Amino acid sequence: MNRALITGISGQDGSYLAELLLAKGYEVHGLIRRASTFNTYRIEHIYQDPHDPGARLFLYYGDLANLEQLANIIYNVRPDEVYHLGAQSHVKVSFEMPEYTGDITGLGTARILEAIRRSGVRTRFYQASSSEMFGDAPAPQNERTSLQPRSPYAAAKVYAHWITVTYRESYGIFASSGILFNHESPRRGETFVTRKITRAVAAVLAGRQNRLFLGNLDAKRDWGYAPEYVEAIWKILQQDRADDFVIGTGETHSVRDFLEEAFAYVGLDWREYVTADPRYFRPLDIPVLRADASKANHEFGWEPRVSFGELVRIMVDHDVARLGLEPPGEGRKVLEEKRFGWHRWNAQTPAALESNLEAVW
Ligand code: NAP
Ligand code: F7E
Repeated sequence: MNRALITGISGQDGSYLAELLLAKGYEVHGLIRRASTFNTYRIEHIYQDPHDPGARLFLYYGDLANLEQLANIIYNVRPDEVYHLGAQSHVKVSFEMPEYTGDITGLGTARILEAIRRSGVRTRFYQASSSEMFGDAPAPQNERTSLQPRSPYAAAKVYAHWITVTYRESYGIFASSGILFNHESPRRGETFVTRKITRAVAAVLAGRQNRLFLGNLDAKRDWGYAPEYVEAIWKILQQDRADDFVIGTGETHSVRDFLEEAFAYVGLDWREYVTADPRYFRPLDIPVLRADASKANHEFGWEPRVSFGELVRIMVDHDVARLGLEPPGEGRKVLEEKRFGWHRWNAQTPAALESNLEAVW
């Protein structure tokens, strides 16, 4: 049985990846942070009691700030694959907490790599690199595009990206980076722009909200559907040799396009609800990101199946249903039609059957 360690297992990508790996028969170990409130809601539906002799999911308290602890976990778990997804991942927050972001998002990667090296455990390592690293570089961006970061988050990711290459070339560690463009889902953090919009659409429909405060509506992003991206993450570590891969749809849309698509889907005009608020503008923003993912397509056949319009509908349907309203249903239909085999798996577990709504999204 393959054994994987996931940092950031409680985040959007970590939760989908844990599901994917469990479905593939892996034993999955995850790092979580101690908090005074529950922060494991995204993995509740796959949680297994460690006393259960058949349990294949194990969680450990830890923090990316602590090398010794990371080294102990890696030494004791002895994973075949390490998926390093943990990070302070919010770009706007990184302007407010640049030192912390550098420590966790940047140095956190060095700590994990050093923990692998010191423990002597032979394992494959995945680094969650980001399209933010491209910054101002002209679109479309691919593996050969120059890195021109425009935020403390992006600068930290550039460090993490290059330290991954450095450990690969210095110590022969199988260390690969996925340079992923924005990917979204019903599990996306509530303060990222897509989820902020789809939650607002639902709240307006439910009569709970009549204003949505946003920043730069002109920014263009290459938005894809997160479960497809964790499939790519897994594939990247299954290649014969360690390498770096860009993952994205190749399409770009503005925040304004997202608003238009999301509000119009439920018959609303976004202009009646959206107000600009300077607090959501960044000191620097990236005007346009658009992926050229031809290398991943060529090397392991990855291509997105969920379109921009379908992604918006999946997210709006989820957030509308979450407030107890009947959603239009086109997003749900997309999920039924394009069903990901591993994703169905969780709907068949007893926990999911007890009807945790999040589980089926
Ligand atoms: P996310 O939802 O924000 O999840 C981040 C994870 O990191 C959470 O599990 C979080 O734990 C954990 N974490 C944060 N600080 C930590 C610390 N000090 N010690 C241990 N764990 C810590 O992010 P995501 O969207 O799933 O993204 C996954 C990774 O891909 C991140 O590295 C992100 O920067 C990168 N990335 C994301 C995208 C995207 O569009 N989603 C694109 C490119 C790259 P809590 O749950 O306790 O907060
Ligand atoms: O912003 C604009 C904002 O915060 C997208 C992370 O996963 O993807 C993500 O970073 C755009 C920006 O994502 C609001 O200025 C307007 O231009 O949803 P976001 P991001 O910054 O692109 C990359 C690839 C990552 O690696 C990151 O970890 O939307 N925008 N108004 C707004 N953004 C937010 N958050 N809130 C607003 O009110």
